[in-house]
Amino acid sequence: MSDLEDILRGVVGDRHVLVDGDLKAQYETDWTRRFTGQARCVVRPANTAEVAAVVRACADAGVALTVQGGNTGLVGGGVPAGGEVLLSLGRLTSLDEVDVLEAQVTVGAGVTLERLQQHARPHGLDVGVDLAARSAATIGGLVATNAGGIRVVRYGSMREQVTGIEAVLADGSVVSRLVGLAKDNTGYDLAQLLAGSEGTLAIVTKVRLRLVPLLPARAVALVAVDGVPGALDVLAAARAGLPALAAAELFLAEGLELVRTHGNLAAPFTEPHPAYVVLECAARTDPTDDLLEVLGECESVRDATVASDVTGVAKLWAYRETHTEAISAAGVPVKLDVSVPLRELAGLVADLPGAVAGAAPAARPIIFGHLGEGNLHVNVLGAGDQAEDVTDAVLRLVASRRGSISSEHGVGRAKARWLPLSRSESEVAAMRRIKAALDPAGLLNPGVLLSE
Ligand code: 2HG
Ligand code: ZN
Repeated sequence: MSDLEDILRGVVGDRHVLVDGDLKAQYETDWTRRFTGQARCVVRPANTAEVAAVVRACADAGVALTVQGGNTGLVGGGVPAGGEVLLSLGRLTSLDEVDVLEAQVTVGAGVTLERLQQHARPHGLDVGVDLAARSAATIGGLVATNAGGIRVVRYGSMREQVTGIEAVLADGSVVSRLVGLAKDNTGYDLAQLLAGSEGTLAIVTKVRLRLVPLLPARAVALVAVDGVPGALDVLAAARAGLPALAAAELFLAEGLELVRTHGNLAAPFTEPHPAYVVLECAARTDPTDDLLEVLGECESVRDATVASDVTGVAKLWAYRETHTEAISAAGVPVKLDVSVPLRELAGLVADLPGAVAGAAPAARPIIFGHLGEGNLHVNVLGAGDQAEDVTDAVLRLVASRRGSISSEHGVGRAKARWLPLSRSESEVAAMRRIKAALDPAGLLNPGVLLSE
């Protein structure tokens, strides 16, 4: 055992190979506390060359690796199954100057999303992806999982932001294409292949990202509706009438109760309503009037409150963005992240409580998510020993409505068993052939995405 650790110490320095149980612990359990596994050791390289040397050493020793960014993942994709070397990319924090002409920037995998936002904004540019875990989630992890978040309705997911990538392959070789050409048709797009591959094909060490204009004027509306059909009416009206639309999110009455109790938040309206939509418009000049006009014309709006000052905007967003932490404070949930075509969304929400109760009568589903993409976060509290049954019931329901069993969080370890519900036999076989070609010994994130 010590031979490999000695080699790794030689690569990254003694301080960055952790073998002590207490020191390893924070890397071995995921954010949800549901997924945990012991790493043989934790290694913290500082740059691409060190990552490559670590991978070569592990490949020579035949020891598998688990790759971890900010450890904010929700599907157990970044924690070991047991016995792997855990490669933490948190020290890869290089941050190149913002290229204002190309509107691009090159960053190390370990840079947090929030740090990158702070880096880009003084140049009048911004990152196209934003999400609640911004202070800890890292760019490498966001790319590796093709993270989504609250701006997908406007700018797409993480893969849409990627113009180049540097990565270490399973044999320790490095592929690097960071020039960020706006047009480049020279064969297979490796950057796009690696985006969303969940660390199973290569280890992303650097990324070149497209930036978007910084839109300082924001208007946010919290809209009360009678249910999901009403929420979809609001979405359709916003899509057609608001070119500045930057977010369209959904939560339900139960979720509001939970976040209000957890965060001691005031009721947004005098009356409770079955469902709520958060709409955000972002522009160079104040988009409030347009937002009010569209809401005024939409018959499904039962009540609405609008803010455009920083404090008011943050207050309205808190009802949506604190769902995850409020749920986590209430217990360890079963986290499901699904999407269906928008026409199926109301039916799915109507059927979900029955499906959950059928699998675990005492369980309580909290449903919220990204309305624009038909992406629901189904968090189930109190499932106890029935976590697998609940997962099975919900994911089958989603598949029956032509949906995806993982909309934005990835498959990880949590959903690997259910991948065939969303992808055909021939698709999974093709994925396995790609995996076998790039990682023939199965060293990178074994058990993640493709079950063993
Ligand atoms: C969000 O949209 C995140 O807030 C987390 O994707 C979702 O906690 C969840 O299930
Ligand atoms: Zn989400």
